Amino acid sequence: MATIRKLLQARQEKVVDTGNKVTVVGVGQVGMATVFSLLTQGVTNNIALVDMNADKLKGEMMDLQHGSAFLCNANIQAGTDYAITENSQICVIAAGVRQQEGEDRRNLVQRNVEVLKGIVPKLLKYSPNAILLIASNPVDVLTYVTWKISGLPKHRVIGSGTNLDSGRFRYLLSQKLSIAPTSCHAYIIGEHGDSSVPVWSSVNIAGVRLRDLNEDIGLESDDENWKETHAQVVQSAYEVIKLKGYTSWAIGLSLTQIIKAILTNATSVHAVTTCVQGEHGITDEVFLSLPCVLGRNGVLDVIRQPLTDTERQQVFHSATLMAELQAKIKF
Ligand code: 6V0
Repeated sequence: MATIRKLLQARQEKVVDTGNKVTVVGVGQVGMATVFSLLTQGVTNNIALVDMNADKLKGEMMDLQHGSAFLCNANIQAGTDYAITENSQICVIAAGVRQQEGEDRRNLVQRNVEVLKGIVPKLLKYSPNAILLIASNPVDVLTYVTWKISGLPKHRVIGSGTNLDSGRFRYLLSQKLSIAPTSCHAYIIGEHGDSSVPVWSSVNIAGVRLRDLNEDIGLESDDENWKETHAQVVQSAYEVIKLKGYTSWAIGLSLTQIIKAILTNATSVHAVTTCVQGEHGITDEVFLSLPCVLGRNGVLDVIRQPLTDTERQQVFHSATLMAELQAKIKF
């Protein structure tokens, strides 16, 4: 166009692929909360969105593109054709059915297995080197299913796991202690959800273990009733779903933290779903959360936390439940 030719003296081709492309499949509440925090935190400016609902997809894409003036050179594509996801570094799967009020996450399993069977091969066709990050529930079992369907090495298939539960735990501890959540060092491991395990034995502030101050902390015998904090974490999603119909912001921020750790090769530690066979005496090939070192290749290491006998038994119980659920899956 003549006006553009008069304005611009072209010197170089513009870079299109900035090397940090993230695909999000499922532009529902979880997918869009993730995309919004990725863009506003500047974790990536290169996003592809896929969903089977073409109108919603186009609406979300346009709404985000109209915000481009407030972002940093955002490149947002959307389509029902997976070709737009080509060359993604990370593919987030947040598609499928979600819990209704009072519904257990595990109840969603077979319906979301069918969804994954349609999604995973298409993602890998266009991004064979990507890391797959699963958010759809029940997230631990679906991470196992994604690993099975994909044929990828275990370190490249990660579930959002108990990073969110750990965040909720830290928030509730921060409220009790009047200390920032980022300074409350605490992990929840095991299953994302009902059988999750709070590692009370290692909860600490600046290296001061709360268990050294109260040897019963988190146990039935604790007269300060700290175990209620974990009960609140387990109830969190049910409560939010009852109040607003779904959960979105906290899981979006949690996924963003995981994606940032991978893209920046941060080697930071996060409780995410990975294969836990061989850890804490678990012999089944099950996927659950343990603290993992995350970097550009996905899960780089699993941290070997010393657990008390009670904590180990609880993780073992989670693993048994997962093995039973996995055995019932029809591929
Ligand atoms: P939502 O708002 O109903 O969005 C789901 C989206 O998936 C919709 O836009 C659908 O059109 C799309 N979809 C469904 N099937 C397909 C398919 N085959 N291909 C492409 N797109 C498809 O659900 P919401 O965003 O609330 O939840 C998504 C999933 O995340 C559910 O399984 C939730 O249970 C799960 N969550 C996981 C959390 C975690 O901590 N891991 C937290 C909250 C929700």
